[in-house]
Amino acid sequence: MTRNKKLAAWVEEMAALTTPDRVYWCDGSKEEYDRVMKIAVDEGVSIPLNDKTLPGCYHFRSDPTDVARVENRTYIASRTQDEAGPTNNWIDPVELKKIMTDLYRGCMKGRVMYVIPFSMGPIGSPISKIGVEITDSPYVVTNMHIMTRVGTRVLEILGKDGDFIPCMHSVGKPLAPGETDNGLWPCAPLDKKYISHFPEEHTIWSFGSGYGGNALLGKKCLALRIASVIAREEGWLAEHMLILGITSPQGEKRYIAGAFPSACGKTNLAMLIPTVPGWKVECVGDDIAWMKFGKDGRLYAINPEAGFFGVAPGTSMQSNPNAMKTIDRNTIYTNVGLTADRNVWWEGIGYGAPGKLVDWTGKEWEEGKTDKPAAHPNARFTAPARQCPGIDPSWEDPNGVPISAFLFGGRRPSTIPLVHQSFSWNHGVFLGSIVGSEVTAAALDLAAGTVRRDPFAMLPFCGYHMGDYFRHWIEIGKKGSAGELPKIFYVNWFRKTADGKWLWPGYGENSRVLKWVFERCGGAGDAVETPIGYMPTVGAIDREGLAGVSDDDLKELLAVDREGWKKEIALIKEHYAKFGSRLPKELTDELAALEKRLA
Ligand code: GTP
Ligand code: SPV
Ligand code: MN
Repeated sequence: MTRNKKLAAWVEEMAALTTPDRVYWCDGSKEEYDRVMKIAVDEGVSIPLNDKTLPGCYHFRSDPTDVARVENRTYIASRTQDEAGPTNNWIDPVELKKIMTDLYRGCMKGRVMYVIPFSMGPIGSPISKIGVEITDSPYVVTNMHIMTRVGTRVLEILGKDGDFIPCMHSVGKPLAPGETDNGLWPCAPLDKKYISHFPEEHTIWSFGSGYGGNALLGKKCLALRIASVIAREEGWLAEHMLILGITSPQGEKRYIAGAFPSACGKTNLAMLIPTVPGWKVECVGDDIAWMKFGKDGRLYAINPEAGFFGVAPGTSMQSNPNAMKTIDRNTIYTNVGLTADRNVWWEGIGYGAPGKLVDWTGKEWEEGKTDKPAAHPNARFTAPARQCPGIDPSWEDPNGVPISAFLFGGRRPSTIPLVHQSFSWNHGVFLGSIVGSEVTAAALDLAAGTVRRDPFAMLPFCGYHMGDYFRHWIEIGKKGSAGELPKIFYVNWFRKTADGKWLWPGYGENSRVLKWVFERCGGAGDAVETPIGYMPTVGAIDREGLAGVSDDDLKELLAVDREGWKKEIALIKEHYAKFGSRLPKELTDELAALEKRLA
């Protein structure tokens, strides 16, 4: 229970609307986690994994229609459609609340309403924010325990009059008397799902999905869509960025933040183990960064999350040993394959499937006997950040860590080189604004394989007009003192050869690019000025101990593909046209200057 009047009234109102069997206030304890998980196990929706090999781990299979974020059911319900902008779905907030109130009416019948007070960011940090999620899903409760800081201390800080962000959630599947989930993941059909944001009220309403960013409302809904709105009001940045610390052999340390679209390598880069001798990388966060200016004029970042909700397929001891060592205990696995001895398996785990499995749909599965994967491509693990062997000692510093560089990137098989650096802040904002990527499986409703523009990797996560968001980035550049602003780079680990092979090995080898970025931040690192930005000379990328990337490969990776860029410019113009008069003139100027340099 709470002394906070706004919170007490809201919980009472939502309980009256949704009519759960009872209301339960979460305290965030381990005992509570175990108890709520047992409910999911007893209902048959969760399976305890092998406690010798995966102690404290559980396995969930979601409904096949509820496996990723649903972007076409995600709404920014600002007062006017213009404020939501051309890249967001919009419904009039009054109308949307009416639709959803009807859906919420009685939707928790037969279920428990859990009230989850949580902090995004270390409890009490000046950059942190408090949210309260109401949910009828034990899966959400246990995942929120890992992904955020849940509990009674949050209520204490909230006190009588403190403010919080209300996050309303229901799976949208009431139970008849005596009915249980009986092994089936509860959710509503697609046309009843709504992931809604009311930016003026700083409020979130989600209905019908139990999965990931649709349901764990602290993550994309609060920490990005609502936080981006607050950040603009208050003059800071809420970004879809990993944060890492990199230390040179001389013991000098810098922090780098990077925005890549969903399933484009943030978790992998954040946990990277450098292949360049003597260098060290440590992880602050793998998905979201909140950044404010410090008194010294530098941008300081915190990771608002407390856990990793990471893509399982492709994660192996080879590609990401830090992740593998993070997820060997106290981890929730969703939509991965299950082995006969209650271990997990997925495509790209680094070894063959041990015998017959149960696939993510619950069917028997045998390697080589079917084209279908055992794990869903967006299968995920939920694991506590503190378990990561490479976690940065400052990852919970309430003041955040000072950022020296921003990276932007995406999956681009051609045109975009391995790395280039912007000439200036505004040129860097231009690079962020043109981020594009081949579509991945992280969103349900997009055709995988096509390139889509995903500016700042924020296309599905910006809570207001994207043109105004670009403007906000330009303004941040004016607020910071020039010498202290992060340097901006564009990277691309995903170049392919004509026959479809990776031109760059990626993963740990990306440390070779990070090393150059680190050097550039200190005024070193050999670079040439090209029409698209500063680029390393072939000799400036350390290839000691790197087999398989020849001089010619590296030349191709670092070439300026003038013809490709000219095509790119045509696409950027199309992309920019969407933003109309809200597109900052600074960006059209950057585009014109690029076009001129390429001519
Ligand atoms: P979200 O959690 O959706 O925001 O994704 P993310 O950006 O954290 O992506 P993640 O690190 O989970 O990587 C997604 C996929 O990209 C996985 O299948 C990885 O194996 C693959 N990947 C990551 N880094 C690299 C790389 O450097 N090269 C190549 N070729 N693939 C990579
Ligand atoms: C993403 O899609 O960028 C994710 C996964 O990090 S989810 O939390 O589902 O949004
Ligand atoms: Mn993400």
